[in-house]
Amino acid sequence: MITVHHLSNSRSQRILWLLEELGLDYEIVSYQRDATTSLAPESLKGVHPLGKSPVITDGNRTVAESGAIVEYLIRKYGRDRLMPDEDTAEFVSYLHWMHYAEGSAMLPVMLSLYVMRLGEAGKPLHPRIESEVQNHFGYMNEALGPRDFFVGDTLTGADIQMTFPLEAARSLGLLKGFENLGRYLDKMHERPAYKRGVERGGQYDLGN
Ligand SMILES: N[C@@H](CCC(=O)N[C@@H](CS)C(=O)NCC(=O)O)C(=O)O
Repeated sequence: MITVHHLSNSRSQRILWLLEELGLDYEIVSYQRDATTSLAPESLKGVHPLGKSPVITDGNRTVAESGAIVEYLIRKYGRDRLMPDEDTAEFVSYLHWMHYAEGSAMLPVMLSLYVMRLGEAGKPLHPRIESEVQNHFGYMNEALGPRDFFVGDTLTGADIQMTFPLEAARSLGLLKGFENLGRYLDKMHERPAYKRGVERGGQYDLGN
């Protein structure tokens, strides 16, 4: 049985979505963020030393880090769905977006989140962060264009990875002017499997 250690309002929502797209059985162990610090409870460190979400167990295996979890589940259970053939140009694009989501796109989002909390003290950092937001979100917006998916013409694991940084950015007001990205997010949120994942995971404030 696959178990998802699911932290409220977090990246683990994307794993529930993926499992719903794959039609797999799974169970959820829920964790609540601390109301003041937003941090995960200490008990999550009992599953993996980092104490971050998502983390899954599958039998006696523990997999942490969302990109690794997405790749693991698709390779093990995808039966040729949700990823392109490895000898195609699309596969290279799939790898790019799969790793870009956490490796690059989340950085300006997290910087914005933390620096906003500094108020006036954070002001000197604003120009650099703003230019990185424009650089990265402008890149994503252009690369996506009018298409419905980041790779090819069907959903892949890369979309499941990419949706979280876009959701987090939109919740901070960073998607204004990036119309392709906003339209893309709305379409992802309409997917029945996405909705089922939110139903099973409980309240998800980023899914609007
Ligand atoms: N790059 C990691 C990031 C993991 C991460 O930072 N998760 C957040 C939730 S979105 C978390 O667990 N935060 C709670 C904490 O740091 O205590 C991944 O994609 O799995």
